[in-house]
Order: sequence, then C-alpha cells, then structure tokens
Amino acid sequence: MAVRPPGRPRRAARRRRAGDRVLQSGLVRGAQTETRQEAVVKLTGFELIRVAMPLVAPFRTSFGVEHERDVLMVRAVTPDAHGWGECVAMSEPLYSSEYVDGAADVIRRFLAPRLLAAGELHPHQVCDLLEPMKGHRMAKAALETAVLDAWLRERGESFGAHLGAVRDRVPAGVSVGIMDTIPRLLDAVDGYLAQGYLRIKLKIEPGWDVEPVRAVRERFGDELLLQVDANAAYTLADAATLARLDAFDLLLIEQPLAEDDLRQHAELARLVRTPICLDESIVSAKVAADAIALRATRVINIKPGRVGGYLEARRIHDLCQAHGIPVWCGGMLETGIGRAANVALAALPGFSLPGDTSASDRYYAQDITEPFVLGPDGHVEVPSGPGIGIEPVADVLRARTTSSQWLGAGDLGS
Ligand code: SMG
Ligand code: MG
Repeated sequence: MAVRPPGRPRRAARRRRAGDRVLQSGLVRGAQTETRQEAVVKLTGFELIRVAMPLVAPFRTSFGVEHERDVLMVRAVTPDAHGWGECVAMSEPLYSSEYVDGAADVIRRFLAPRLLAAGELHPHQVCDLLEPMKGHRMAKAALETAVLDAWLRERGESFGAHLGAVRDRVPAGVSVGIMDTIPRLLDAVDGYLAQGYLRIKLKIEPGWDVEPVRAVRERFGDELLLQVDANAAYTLADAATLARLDAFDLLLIEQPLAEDDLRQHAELARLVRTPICLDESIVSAKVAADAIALRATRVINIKPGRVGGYLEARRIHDLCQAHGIPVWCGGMLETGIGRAANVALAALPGFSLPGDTSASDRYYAQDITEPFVLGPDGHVEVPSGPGIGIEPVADVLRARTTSSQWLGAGDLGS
C-alpha cells in the first residue's frame, strides 16, 4: 500500500526527540499540565478493521433508524504490544458530519501517516500531531485511543487509573428509541427496568414528545430517573412544546436544537425549566467553555469520539467540575472495545449521572469482546486490566470482519 509521508508537523517537530526513549515535557495540555518523565511508544503500524455488528433491534432516532453498526476498529501495533480504538462514526453523516468511510479514508491518507512518521511518540502527543488536520474528531479519537491503549498495556496500567477513575463500577442508563406506538414504548421501558437499568432516556422528535413522556411518567412513577434526547430535531419556534415537558420532572432535555445553535440553546434555556444538556454541540473543551459561559447548557453529555478522544473528554470533565456542571457518558452503540474505555471514563468523579453505558446485550446478541453485563444493582464493571482491559474474542472478530487493511510504518514513502 502506498502511503505518502506527510510534511513534518511544526509543533511535533519541536517536541520530538529522535531516538530518545524518554520524553520530558508538559505532556498534558490545559488543566492537567504537568511535567512527566515517561517512555514513548514506537509504532510499527495500524490495522484498520471493519466489523459488521447487527443490532438486536432497530434503533430509531429523530435522524434515522440503525439496524446494524458498521464499525471501524483501529489496532495500533508496537514491538511489544497492541492497542485498540473504536471509531464511533456511523455509516451516514446523520448524527454529525463524520461517517465511517470518511473516517477510514482520512485515517489512511492523512492521520495515520503523520503518526507513523513520528517514529516514537507519547500518546499525549497524538492530539498535537494531528491538530493541523481540521475536524475529523471521531477518526482522531480512534487513533489516539489505540495508541494510548498500546502504551498503557506496555506499562501495565489501566485506562481508568490513567484517566483518574475513582470507582470500579458505574451506574447504567439505557437509551430507548422512538417506537411505532406508546404501548410498545411502555413494554420496552418495562423490560429495561426489569433488567435493572437505573435511568431511562427517551428519544424524541416533533410529534413523539409530550405524549410518550407523559405515558412513561404515569406508568412508572415519579421516582424514575427520566430524560429525553431530541438529536437536534427542534427549533426555537418549538419552545412552547418543549416547555410542556417541564410538567414531567425530567432530568434534562438533550440537544433539542441544531449543533451550531449555542446562542439559541441559551435562549431556549430561559424559556424552559428542564435543564438543557448538550451532546452534538460539544465538540471540544473550548466549545464546552463557551456553552457554559453562554448558559446554553446546565449538564453535558461527554462522548470521547465526538470530542477527539479520551484526553479531551477528560479536559471537558475537569472544566465541568470546576464550573459545577454535572456530566455523564454518552454512547454511540459501541461494541465491548469502545464500551470498556467509556466505562473507565464514566468512573471519573464528575460523572454524577448514569450514562448511556448499557450492557452488551442491549445492543448485540454477541458482542465482539466478552460481554459487559448489568449487575443486579444496575451497574456495569470497569475493567481493571492493562489498557482498556479487554480484547476482541478472536473467532468473533474474524466472523464479523468485512475488511482489513495494514498501514505500516515501513510503507511510508513507498
Ligand atoms: O450507545 O446506548 C447507546 C446509544 C445512546 O442514544 C444514544 N446515542 O445522541 O446520544 C445520542 C445517540 C447517538 C447515537 S444514535 C444512533
Ligand atoms: Mg444524544
């Protein structure tokens, strides 16, 4: 495979110490800047693996219906270890502008070559090395996670320990899709509550909002932790409808307006009592800071893929903690690979609300890893082994793989 070497990134070039196995620099930006002395990893290459994962049931949101996840897995290989990253981009650019073929393409052509050309690097440098390439945060996140996982496995340190987790298990919520009828929705919610889920999130859209929420509240009572997610399906002109949801004591309304409507979310927040929680809009710690300053959001859904990786996700967590903004971990129908890293993140102290960190069987009849299971008290365990602490089951991965490609450091410039 011919992969062209990129121009050397300016900032990265300044930081690189060729042939030096030890790096001394301020490795973590922002709130966590600290001086460390840590080993780097040498990347042999990346394997891009596409995996087809049929869902146990179609999942309908305001933007479409998912039947199967077409997942892009990234495996970072070093001489001593390998690490995994799951790209959360969907098949079509409906949730955000990214989509899985686009993510694979940008990794192959632009992102992986930059990292491979760096030779030896510390995982906390990945973000800076890729920064000249605009956007593509989901693709960048998958690469950074794979490199971080390989590095942590080499050191024998878990993802949770590295990120600053303070819990060994996390409370699980579940996201319930839009249904054809209210009785079907009530059955679905009933089933999830019987399994032990601690919080229900209902997907909403114009025409499927007040009545389903009313029905769930009436049937399951005031104690149920209940919230809704519109995936940007409304406009400010719908403020009166959204204000009718105030009657049902919801934890939050997630992303009612468009991704780039920060100011309008702030306006809406003055018209409804229920806290607004942003998801799609929060693409970085910088945007999170703006949204908080504008009072556009009172709660934040943190999705590492959406913000470019777990290190940026942790910066958002720290920012929110400093401002008293509760956060919770979102989901993108991840397999066990992405889920392992998500539950480690959700174990950080500022994650004070149950996340969309459901058990494997909510999504897949057979997960690609050993399944995540819901404990009797509605919690999911954080893996404690090195790195993300879990591996794909070889046979399952083989059976589900639709294509794979090796991007080797040795292929640069060929
Ligand atoms: O992983 O449990 C999950 C899905 C949670 O609702 C969920 N995700 O906007 O928060 C969201 C959506 C995005 C993906 S919908 C296909
Ligand atoms: Mg959402």
